[in-house]
Amino acid sequence: MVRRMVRSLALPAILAALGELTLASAASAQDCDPNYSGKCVPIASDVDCAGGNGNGPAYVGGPVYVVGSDIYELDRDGDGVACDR
Ligand SMILES: [Ca+2]
Ligand SMILES: [Ca+2]
Repeated sequence: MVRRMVRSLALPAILAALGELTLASAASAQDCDPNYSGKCVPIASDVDCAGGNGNGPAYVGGPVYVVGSDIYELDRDGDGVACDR
């Protein structure tokens, strides 16, 4: 009985913690460029693909999907998938 009560108290606490994590990531998602999906492409003066020859100042690891305008020219071959090579 006691053990069941502890479990029933702990689960909402865990769910609440998860909810806060989800809210936190949703809030930081506002800092992601809406032209891309799949990964959070930061909003910066320029973004380059991680591991590439780009000079930054921001980087993102692919693959990233272009859903708007490829403003950072991450999808050089224009197939809609950025940082795919
Ligand atoms: Ca650059
Ligand atoms: Ca591509």
